[in-house]
Amino acid sequence: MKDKILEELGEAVRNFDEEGARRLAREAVEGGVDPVEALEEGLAKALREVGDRFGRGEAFITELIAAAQAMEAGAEVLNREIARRGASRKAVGRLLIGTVEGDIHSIGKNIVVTMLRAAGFEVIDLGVDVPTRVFVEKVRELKPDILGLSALMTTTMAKQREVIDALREAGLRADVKVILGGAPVTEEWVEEVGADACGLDAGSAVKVALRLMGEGRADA
Ligand code: B12
Repeated sequence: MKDKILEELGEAVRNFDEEGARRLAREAVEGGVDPVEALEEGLAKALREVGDRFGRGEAFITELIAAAQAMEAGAEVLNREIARRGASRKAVGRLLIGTVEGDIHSIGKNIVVTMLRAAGFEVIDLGVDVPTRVFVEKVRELKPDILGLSALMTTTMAKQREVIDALREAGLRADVKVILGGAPVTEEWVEEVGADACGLDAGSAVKVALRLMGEGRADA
């Protein structure tokens, strides 16, 4: 049952079938499939496949957009279920997050937001295409424990470094832990730009955020 529904969720993304993705996501929830697994192994895996085909010149941008829309339709149902399950937890920390300037990819960030909220974090989501200046202003104003920076493109990764440098210049770097995320991010990149950690998927984002809360504030 589980494998079949994961396969069908993937098919819905590959076939740009928004209604199907929504219906199958509901069936997954009703059938007791873990909503995180349905997101990652069903919808997101298929979307990455479409993205890889696009990268090889085997799919059009219109197909990429249609596949992303199908993923989002299913993800809405699954995110709601993930949030419902985590609803009663008390806040373990405050986390500010956004996708860096020049980058409008939101799907992965939104999954991370949902999972962090379900794990008990108070999450403030600044959305996509967030200017460096805004990240700095919001860190000063809201004093989050952790700042999460999402970047999906090799070209926009540089903005993650820019935000960290700007925090340092503003004298705020020691007050906040910084975690990076997005497909091109690696441990080496974290090291190079002076971040505290990265999360390669939503599950590890939660683990890393909880670990950083346990460690207290950064002193970089
Ligand atoms: C969907 C998609 C789009 C959608 C985005 C819709 C939306 N609302 O987000 C649309 C169609 C709009 C789009 C547009 C573009 N895209 Co695009 N897109 C993708 C695609 C296929 C999937 C991304 C995705 O949603 N994955 C699914 C989610 C669940 O995974 P994820 O994003 O990796 O997120 C997970 C982790 O990274 C992590 N994570 C993410 N954020 C964070 C943050 C923190 C703090 C932490 C801890 C963890 C974390 O957890 C998430 C959950 O597991 C990727 C291909 C790929 N393989 O990634 C290309 C891809 C990223 N896009 C690409 C490109 C080139 C573009 C365009 C420039 C195309 C164009 N010619 O116009 C534009 C750019 C627009 C812009 N300025 O940003 C390239 C980037 C290449 C590069 N230079 O690196 C890719 C790699 C495709 C390719 N192979 O060429 N895209």
